[in-house]
Amino acid sequence: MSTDIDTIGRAADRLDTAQHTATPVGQLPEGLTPADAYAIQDAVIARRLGRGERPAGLKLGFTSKAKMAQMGVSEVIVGRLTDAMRVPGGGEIPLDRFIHPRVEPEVAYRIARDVTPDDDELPVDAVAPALEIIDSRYRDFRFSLPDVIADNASSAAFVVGAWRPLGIDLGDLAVRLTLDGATVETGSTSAILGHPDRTLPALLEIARRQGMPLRAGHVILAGGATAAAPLAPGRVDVHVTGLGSVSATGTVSATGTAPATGTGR
Ligand code: OOG
Ligand code: MG
Repeated sequence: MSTDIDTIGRAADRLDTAQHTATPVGQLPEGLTPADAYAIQDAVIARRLGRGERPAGLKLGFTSKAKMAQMGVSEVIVGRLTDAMRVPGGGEIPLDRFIHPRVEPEVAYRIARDVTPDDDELPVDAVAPALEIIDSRYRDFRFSLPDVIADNASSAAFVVGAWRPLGIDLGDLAVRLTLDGATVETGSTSAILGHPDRTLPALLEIARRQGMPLRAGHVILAGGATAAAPLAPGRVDVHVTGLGSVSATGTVSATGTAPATGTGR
């Protein structure tokens, strides 16, 4: 099927409105290809950039079996991060901006310099523990592969801990996710494609194919090492042995109510 520009624009408007009004929507029509879905993602990002947001990096999705099994999707996907999604370490995550937020323990890489078409490897110069907030714009967190690509891989917010220079082998580090001090997920960075470093060539290939820019200082999120956990008000911590910790606090405004955590997978 060939998807015309109006269909892409309408889908992008629907997802964009769902995101900034924190109102869930139904899935997209069946028959979209991954290429159509990335075109919708482009259009969603163009709307955000049009409102003054700036690119801050890229994230990979479904790089671990835990995530693939949780969501029923088994292909690596990429989404865009913007500066509006960034929360400083120890900062607040305003939960009423989201529909049914979930949190994932991740590791991050930093891009050392602008990537050019001649680069056959991603130039990275630092690594850090990270946490990602995902928030599908689809009702009940249910989606197909094209749906989730179009929805910018459920990107909502991210927090990066202190950067460390390269040299730490990220291949098999213990990962722990806690909510208000209680452990909710544990795992290993080895869950991420066997070794998080393997996400970098996978990312470069998809970013090239889709024309996604990679600039000095951009953040790369390698993907959740465990299943995602519903994010409720309170403190969330990610600890990666040998790499460090990062935390943030989910908050609700005085007039807002905590979002439902959803019943999806
Ligand atoms: C899609 C985002 C997946 C990851 O780390 O695998 C992702 C989703 O699960 O809604 O961020
Ligand atoms: Mg993630």
